[in-house]
Amino acid sequence: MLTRLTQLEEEARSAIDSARDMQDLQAVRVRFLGKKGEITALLRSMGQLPPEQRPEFGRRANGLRDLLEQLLGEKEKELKEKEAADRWERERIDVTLPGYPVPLGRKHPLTLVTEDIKEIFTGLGFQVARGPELESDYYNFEALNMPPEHPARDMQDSFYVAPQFLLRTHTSPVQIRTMELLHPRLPVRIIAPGKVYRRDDDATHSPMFHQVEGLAVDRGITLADLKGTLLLFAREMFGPEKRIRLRPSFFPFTEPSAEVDISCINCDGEGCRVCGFTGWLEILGAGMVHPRVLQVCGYDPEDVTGFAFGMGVERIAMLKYGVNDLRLFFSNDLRFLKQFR
Ligand code: 2U9
Repeated sequence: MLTRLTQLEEEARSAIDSARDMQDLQAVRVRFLGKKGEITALLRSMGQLPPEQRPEFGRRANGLRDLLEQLLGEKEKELKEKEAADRWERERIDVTLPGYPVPLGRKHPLTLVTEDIKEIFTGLGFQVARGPELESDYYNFEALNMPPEHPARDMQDSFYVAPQFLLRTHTSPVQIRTMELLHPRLPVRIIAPGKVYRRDDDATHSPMFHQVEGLAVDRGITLADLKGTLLLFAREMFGPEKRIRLRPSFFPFTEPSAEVDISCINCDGEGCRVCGFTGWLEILGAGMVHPRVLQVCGYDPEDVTGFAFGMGVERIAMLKYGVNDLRLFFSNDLRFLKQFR
């Protein structure tokens, strides 16, 4: 039986040696040290030995068991280290590789044009003002010199949500609110960009569209300031050679009022199909703030004057980018939207 112990040691050493993974090693452990393992079996059969040989055999068998435990432990450590190293090789990440491209969205052309407009006017000292899209009759009409019987208040033209409340039909109420807030401070120099709503829907009208309106109020502001400001805007937006002209018009909130044209972006004034052979394209409306409007905001029209203007962002974008159908801005067609940066 002692020779058998020596044999078992040889067998176990070679089995541990040739184990290639933790599974092999566990099988070796079971084979020699398990409940039904070889060494366990040998210890059980110790009774067959003459009593005087038993202590010596017991010592040797236990020694072998301890040795095998130690060898298994060492091998286990070795295998685990190897496994970790293999895994490191296999799953290694090269952090210097370029990343996967993330598809980026783009800004909507109306956002781009609004940003251009804002940049031009903030460069001139205007500040950007905002206000609610759901407005009261007072801010949308009354304060802008459109009394209760004014035709612009017709239900046919506006989206009313209650007798005294509607979706704003222009961003002008923002200027009223800002003047109320700032009064009596001067100067007032603001632009009001945003969504506006009118009951219109065809190839050239959308029930929701975008405006940027501007307002400058101070002592001594004249029509010359308005013309100079708008000429600079036209040149920044459409090119340094552009000219503008003002044609008399009417708005309840400005007096005098004007429609503003730029020299045609296609023919530069020669006359072509784009400008209807006039040489001019209408880009915005403007005027000197009506004294009554200044008055309702607390300013004395004998002391201060102001100019105001308003433009449709869609119209500016159509002219700038040569878009011929307003509905393209709202149909979410990526073939269209991907063309703008
Ligand atoms: C205040 C006083 C005056 C804003 C103005 C226009 C002329 C104008 C149109 C352009 C195309 C509307 O989008 S559009 O259809 N706007 O022609 N807007 S003057 O005048 C104001 C605004 C606020 C307190």
